[in-house]
Amino acid sequence: MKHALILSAGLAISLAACGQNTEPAPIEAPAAAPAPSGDMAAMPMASAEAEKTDVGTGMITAIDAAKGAIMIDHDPMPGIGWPAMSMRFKAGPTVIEKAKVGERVQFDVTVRGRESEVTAIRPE
Ligand SMILES: [Cu+2]
Repeated sequence: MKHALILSAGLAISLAACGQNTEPAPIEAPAAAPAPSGDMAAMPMASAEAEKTDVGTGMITAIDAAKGAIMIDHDPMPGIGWPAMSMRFKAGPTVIEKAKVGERVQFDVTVRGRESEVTAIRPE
């Protein structure tokens, strides 16, 4: 955790991009500019955000099976512009079952907007 705290001071922007920032997305202007109904193309920041995938390495530091999440202290991932950091990932049952705290793994990650999901892990 010490590692994460030190990093968080200078990497707020990166963390936000990485899904660790808990702040809600910027609030859209309320009634100022009513969007035409049903026009999803007019909402570039909506859930249709581009999906990115990459393969990373790191150490599993915590597992939250109930919430379907794991924490990984991961190495830099230049493919998606992430520096090394400790962060929380969404993870399905298959990943959770194989995960062990303290184990270094190689993992596949899919990033959708602020959400990052580990879709597979294997021994590094
Ligand atoms: Cu990260």
